[in-house]
Amino acid sequence: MIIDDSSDIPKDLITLLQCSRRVVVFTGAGVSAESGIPTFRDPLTGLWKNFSAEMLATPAAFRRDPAEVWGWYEWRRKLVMRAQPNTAHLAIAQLARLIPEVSVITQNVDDLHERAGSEAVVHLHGSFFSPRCFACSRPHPVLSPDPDGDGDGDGDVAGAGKRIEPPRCSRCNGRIRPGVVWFGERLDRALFSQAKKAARECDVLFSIGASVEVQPAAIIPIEAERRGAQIVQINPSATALDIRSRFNLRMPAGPALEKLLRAAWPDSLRNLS
Ligand code: BV8
Ligand code: ZN
Repeated sequence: MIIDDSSDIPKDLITLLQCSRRVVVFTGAGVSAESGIPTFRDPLTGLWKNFSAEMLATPAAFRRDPAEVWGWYEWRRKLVMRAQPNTAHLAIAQLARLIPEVSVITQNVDDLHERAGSEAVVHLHGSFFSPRCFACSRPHPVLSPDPDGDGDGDGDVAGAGKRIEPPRCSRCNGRIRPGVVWFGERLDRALFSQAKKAARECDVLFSIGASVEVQPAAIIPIEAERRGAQIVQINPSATALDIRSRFNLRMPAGPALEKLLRAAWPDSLRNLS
């Protein structure tokens, strides 16, 4: 069933949510779009305008030009540090106060779910905030205290971007790489198993802002549906998950989740802004 901003939330969806005990919230880049974070579908800008994300998010790209790739990740990390969690992130955190068991499983590498209050978020594709040595995997301390703490006064969030030489490992002098899973790299086995287990045991799985095109993460909603969970998809565009979704909210994540919470738990919206 397709639901859009002009339709009411159907009674059976309200009942499904109110009676759910175990819910998985599976998110993709679309859940951060309303925070101003470009999705993987959005074309790259500035220095990287002739690349696709898939071309830069690889070990080969980092080997070919470490400063170009590190500069892209630093630009993206600063964008996230300047951004705020949006209504969707806040509503997802609120769900955990309304439903006995909620697991957030994200493909995103930002920390906006955590900053909105979600706990124990499973990051299938890693994080901007856990860089490590490309040679020996030693974790590297991250953070400048603020987005511009690296003192380069880099106010560039327009996306012109620049090459930045990655720092070096204090143990082996190898280059530091972003703590993300690149294309061609294996996902963390334990995290992926944890995500599959949660999907197999849930009553309801929300797929929010995910194009469900990147493997093997895209099997998570499939695993849930195969084991009998009801799928609720929130995405302004159609995806391959449409046919397996009992409810398709063809809307941006923020307005959709606000509408859902208002319908199922009317007084739960106080702290969504
Ligand atoms: C691997 C971190 C092998 C980096 C990312 C079959 C099986 C296994 C692998 C493959 C396979 N087929 C192909 C592969 C290879 C590849 C792959 O899937 N390629 C794709 C392009 C076909 N997979 C891999 O390489 C994986 N590794 O398989 O290794 C292996 C095995 C054993 C041993 C060694 C090796 C690794 C994949 C992980 C890659 N890293 N991220 C970084 O962030 O820089 S993936 C990256 O792209 C994101 O994390 C995200 O997961 C993905 C993009 O997907 P989305 O999140 O959905 O974002 P997208 O932009 O696509 O869509 C946004 C959606 O939001 C849209 O639908 C839009 O409509 C919607 N939207 C927009 N606005 C809103 C909204 N929704 C709601 N509200 C809004 N306001
Ligand atoms: Zn090292």
